[in-house]
Amino acid sequence: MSKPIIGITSAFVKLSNFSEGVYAHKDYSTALIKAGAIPLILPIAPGSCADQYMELCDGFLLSGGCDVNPKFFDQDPMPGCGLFDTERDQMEFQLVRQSIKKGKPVFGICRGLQVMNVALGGTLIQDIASELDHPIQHVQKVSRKEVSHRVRLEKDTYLFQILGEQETVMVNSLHHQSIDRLGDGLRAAAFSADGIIEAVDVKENGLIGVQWHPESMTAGGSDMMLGLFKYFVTRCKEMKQANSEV
Ligand SMILES: [Mn+2]
Repeated sequence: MSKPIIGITSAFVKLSNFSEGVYAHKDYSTALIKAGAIPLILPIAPGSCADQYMELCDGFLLSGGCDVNPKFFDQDPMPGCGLFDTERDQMEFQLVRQSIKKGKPVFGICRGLQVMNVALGGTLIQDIASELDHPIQHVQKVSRKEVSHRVRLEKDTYLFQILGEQETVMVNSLHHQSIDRLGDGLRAAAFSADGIIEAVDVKENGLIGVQWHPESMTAGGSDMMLGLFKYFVTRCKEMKQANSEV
């Protein structure tokens, strides 16, 4: 069977007045290639273009990036809320909701996990450091390939199995927002010591999301985190096969 095509969502970046472009950190494609998939970077384009992305791709990796516009979970921006991109939010919500309908897996990473949660009716903590009483450091100061805090895995989850049935694993952390109330059908699969939801996992519809950056740990040589991408790529193949038999 040919390799599955995974759409990676992207950001719009402006490098200078003469250089504006479509951006997704190289570690996402590196990790997907290592796991046996064909990565395809998708420019932000909600509506009919994103409908075609649905046809084109066997699964989607929602990448990290800016904050989610809090209007999408019925809140005003708090003082600690950062920049957001409403068009990107809309396109990624569309991809999450249509993927569930069409039986295509979605892997949310960092912002991608938050997007997945809001797309399914959940809410976010807009700024962990100012909204929690006793937060740990979730915006690490070391390089993104290095790990900085522990997460405790829920034992009855697929994530627990994928990561080698360890109760706690060390992860990197580059986020200041996180899930507050869980979206419909999502279940928490991992927590940090301050109670932040660090992962969700729903095998039935192929949704998996982590708050850390496994792509950069994979690029840094972590076989455990490469296992997450292999799991996702395998789900993409399985669900493609199942859809073709319908
Ligand atoms: Mn964290």
